[in-house]
Amino acid sequence: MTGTPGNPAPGWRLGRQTLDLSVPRVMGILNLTPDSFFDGGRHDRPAAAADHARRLVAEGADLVDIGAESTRPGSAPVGAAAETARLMPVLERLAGQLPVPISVDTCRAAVARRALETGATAVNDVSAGADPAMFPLVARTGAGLVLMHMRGQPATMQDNPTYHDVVAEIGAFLAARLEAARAAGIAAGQIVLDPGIGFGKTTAHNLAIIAGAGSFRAAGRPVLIGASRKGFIGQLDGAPADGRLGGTIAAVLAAWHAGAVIFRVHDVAAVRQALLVARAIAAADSPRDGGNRRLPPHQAPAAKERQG
Ligand code: HH2
Repeated sequence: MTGTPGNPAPGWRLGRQTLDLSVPRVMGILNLTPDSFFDGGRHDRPAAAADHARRLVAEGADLVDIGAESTRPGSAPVGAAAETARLMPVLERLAGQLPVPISVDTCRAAVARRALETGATAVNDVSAGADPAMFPLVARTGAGLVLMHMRGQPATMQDNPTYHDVVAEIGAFLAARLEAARAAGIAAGQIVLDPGIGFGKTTAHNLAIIAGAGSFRAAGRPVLIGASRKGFIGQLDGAPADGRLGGTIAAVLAAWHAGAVIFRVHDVAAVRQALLVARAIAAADSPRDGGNRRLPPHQAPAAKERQG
């Protein structure tokens, strides 16, 4: 069974490691910010933040994404010094301690450099390389790189975003940034592409992006989707951020069916379980085997446990 319908399932190179993408992967979110839209202020002490990273791993995170500056709509940048000061004490606690890779969610090459020196092995850049020093840094270090689409800047990006064809335009942007990254010496295998749910998009745009998630696979590179608890879920049913887990799971499963393979989420345990069950159903969905297909070995214990 491949992890994703229709996905050629390449790996993702993160320094010396390669993350196998033949199965869907969960990226746990850790925000070290006072103002993130969901977990702002919850992990602003380094020891508590490091504990939360370990909790995300215990829940089944395949990697942990650590950010120190909110990019929610309307947020203001905090500056490299503040970002670095928030990140370093947490990275120092986790370096060499976590059994999964760490990515740093930053647009600043200076911040990314310190994080990569302190144990992170990937850069999650929501500006897709706007800092001219970012691509050379990633090329030099061999780090993983997420290239994300954003229309405008967080402070103003939700002021009436318009597209002629949102999926085609974002696809063209990501393909162009992928080419620019490769021209700067970054190997294709280091790159993952993200259409940027909520970054200069209306609810209708976000829904079209999720439905068309597989179409962002420029040059066959994998697609990451970050829909966790975002505003479009609240737009659909009025729920505040802490009441959007059901919508998050629906978005993850729809995006997985459409061809995305990495999911950036706050709720690792619930999303991991949803993907596990969806994969088991997909594996059983064969008219010829009468429902008798055996689960792959790594799924069997969990499936057995839940029957009892
Ligand atoms: N979304 C957020 C931040 N970083 N990175 C990627 N690659 N994709 C995303 O969709 C994405 C991201 C915003 O969510 P969150 O970190 O929960 O909130 P905040 O920006 O308020 O800290």
